[in-house]
Amino acid sequence: MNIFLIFVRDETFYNLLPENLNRLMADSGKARVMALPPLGIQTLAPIVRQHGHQVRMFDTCHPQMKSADILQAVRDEKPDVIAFSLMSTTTYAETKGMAQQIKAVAPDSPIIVGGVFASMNAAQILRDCSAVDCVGVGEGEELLPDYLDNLNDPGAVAGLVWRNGDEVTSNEPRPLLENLDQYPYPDRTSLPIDYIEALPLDVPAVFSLDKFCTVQTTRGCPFNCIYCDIPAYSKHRWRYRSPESVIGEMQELNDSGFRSIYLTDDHFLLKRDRIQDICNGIIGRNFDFHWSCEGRVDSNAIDQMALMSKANCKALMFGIESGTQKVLDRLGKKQTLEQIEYAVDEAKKNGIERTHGFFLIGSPGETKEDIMESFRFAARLKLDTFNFGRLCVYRGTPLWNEYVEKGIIDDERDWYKWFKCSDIDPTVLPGETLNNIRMKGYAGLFARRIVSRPIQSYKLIRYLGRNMELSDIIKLISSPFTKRPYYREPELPAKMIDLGLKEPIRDC
Ligand code: B12
Ligand code: SF4
Repeated sequence: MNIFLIFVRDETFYNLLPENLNRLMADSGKARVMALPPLGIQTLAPIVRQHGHQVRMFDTCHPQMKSADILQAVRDEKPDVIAFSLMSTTTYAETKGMAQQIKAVAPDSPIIVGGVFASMNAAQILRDCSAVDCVGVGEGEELLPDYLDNLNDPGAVAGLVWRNGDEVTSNEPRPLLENLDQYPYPDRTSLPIDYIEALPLDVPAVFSLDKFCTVQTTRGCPFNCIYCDIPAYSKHRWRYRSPESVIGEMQELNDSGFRSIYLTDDHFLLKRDRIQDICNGIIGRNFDFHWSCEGRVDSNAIDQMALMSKANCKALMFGIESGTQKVLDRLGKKQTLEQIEYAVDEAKKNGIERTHGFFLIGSPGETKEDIMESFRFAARLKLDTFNFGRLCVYRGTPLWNEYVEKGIIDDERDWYKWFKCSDIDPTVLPGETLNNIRMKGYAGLFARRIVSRPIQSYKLIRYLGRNMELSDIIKLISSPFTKRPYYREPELPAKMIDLGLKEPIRDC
């Protein structure tokens, strides 16, 4: 069979590489996009091929893979099955629109949707969008080939939620995969795209022009941060690939010329001896790439920073979130300020070139003073880069459930939306206040950084300057002071719309 695998992008998260940088690279004949590769479809493509099918992948960040191009390809090739990878709430509307257009031109090609958002909202999607025939809940490695083998008997496919006449039927759930080592490595060559290691912003914040890809070495997370749906999606389990399997994939990437790798693991640093084995494998094989990952500050592998640095780990991103214990506890982070300071210190002391801190503002119960304390805390930490994002709520997270219980969100009517907490929760500071404090906080933070750590600041600018024009670096530094529009603005809950409210009713 001929299968189309389509990853629909959020337009906010990619940009084409500007021409001046494009010219610096040898011509590969591929489109150059500042974005992360669609690892879900890259993972599924070789497995589907292994089962004897033909696969064509689409990533909508490619200038010739927009919805009209995909529609034309459907007309031309009449694929037997169309599979959408639907990762986040923010792309549901696009995916739905595309599915409807495709159904109109190829009514006989079944459309299956999978990915994190689809998995958390399977029945809702089927009730909402008649063009979608079924949703594959959870991991697709076994599910998708099983579905392709049973197109005429969807009831036989564990994990499938499907349209059974007028009913939506949920088959028995498919258990989580136990052996993640048994599958072929993802296909990083078939898409005609070079992914560039960059922040997907309006400004080309390009970290390197090295051949870049992502790798997933573990799945899931046993923690329970209130704003995250990964624990629910992964059933609170953390599973990992063996160091041998990871090193085997890295060898293939190294041999194919990849020189920069980003690990998309939810929690890479959880098992100390595994980190040691992977790092020793990288050092032993003398790979040419550098790599980066995210980590929790309380991981027991924090004492492996020297080895990670020796294995060419260049950047480590920490989910710090707040500079007050009160807010950390409210977010369910289960980490302390001391652990944060220790982890960032260890990383820097042991040679990790870039440490990044993800912070959140606009949490329930957080005051102006709490936010300013987060900025002061960030200034004290040995972070190279940081960002302060606004807390948002997605379905499947404990915070969403809390808002449903409080009557703020109507699960039936709001399932396809995402919200900035400040837009809906009266215990969160209003959006405009948050933006103003954020600007003030950033200004203080930048000033302190330059005065107290001039060498580190200079090194960072020099590092960015390798691939960025000075004017773009200035734009990047000033970006926190300018409002960046979302591609798709968050909506308001149905109840607020019913009541004609533009913001939650706050006590003065
Ligand atoms: C890397 C990453 C990104 C990257 C880009 C990823 C990319 N291009 O693929 C960047 C930084 C750009 C990003 C951006 C965003 N992300 Co993000 N991201 C991730 C992260 C950490 C890893 C994704 C990954 O590489 N997974 C590895 C691959 C192998 O897994 P997979 O894609 O899930 O595919 C598997 C299954 O889902 C399934 N599957 C996938 N497709 C299909 C299709 C079919 C038919 C079937 C049967 C199965 C199937 O099989 C695959 C193999 O098992 C996830 C967390 C996570 N664990 O998923 C968050 C996550 C998906 N992101 C999330 C969010 C919210 C966003 C943003 C909206 C952030 C924001 N606030 O603006 C944007 C929107 C991006 C977009 N839609 O384009 C949320 C989604 C929550 C939700 N319910 O909506 C997640 C779950 C993080 C979280 N903890 O909450 N993200
Ligand atoms: S935010 Fe990170 S640590 Fe918290 S539950 Fe999600 S994946 Fe786990």
